[in-house]
Amino acid sequence: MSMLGSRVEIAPGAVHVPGWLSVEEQRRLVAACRAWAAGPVPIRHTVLPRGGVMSVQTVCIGWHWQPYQYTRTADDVNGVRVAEFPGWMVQVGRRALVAAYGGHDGYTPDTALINFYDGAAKLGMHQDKDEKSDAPVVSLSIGDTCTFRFGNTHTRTKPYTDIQLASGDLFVFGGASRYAYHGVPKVHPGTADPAAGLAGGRLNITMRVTGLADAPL
Ligand code: MD3
Ligand code: FE
Repeated sequence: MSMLGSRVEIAPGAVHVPGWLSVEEQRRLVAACRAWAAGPVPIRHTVLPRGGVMSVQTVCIGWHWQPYQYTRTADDVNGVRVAEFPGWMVQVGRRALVAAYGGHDGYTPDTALINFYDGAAKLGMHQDKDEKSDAPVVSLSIGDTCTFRFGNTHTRTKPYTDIQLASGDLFVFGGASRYAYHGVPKVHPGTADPAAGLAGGRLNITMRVTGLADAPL
């Protein structure tokens, strides 16, 4: 049984809102992400500092992320400045915080990581701590359902909770959950509704506040 629009607090500050995005909003986001995937910085598999290559493909807007820093230009891809973080996306982030927490408290995300998973891609357990702000992270899922693993703030191992994230789901991670370990052990191919605009695979958009400012001229 689905619980569209219900709010499930998985842990303090970690709120799952299944089916939050309408199919129309999902299509709009997929179209925007397709354009960002084409450029100015093309989507690619991030290369890790020790030479590993992520199975997930990523493109960033606002600020470019690579482990373990954010920069305005994608120096590990083509050196070009990333696309602006659009005002409409700030508004999506604020609506997400209202849905999860009941208010947005001036939330102003300035970057988003857009991750694309094919049927075999995974994301290992990690913490997101390259941001210099402890503001919440907003996650939007579109396409195939995945198993999302939400852990604890101390170890990358148990205890953790496995949750299914389906197309249209919102997840907000703030407060005591902001620095929890998390990952995506499995995508479930063929589970997407093609009406959302993705024929296959999974798209995840995470909005964040970097806490960074541009250097003065
Ligand atoms: C919990 N992405 O981009 S979204 C990531 O589905 C990332 O692509 C996953 O982890 C994905 O870093 C998971 C859910 C998520 C995102 C950020 C978090 C959970 C989080 C930050 C802190 C705690
Ligand atoms: Fe993460």
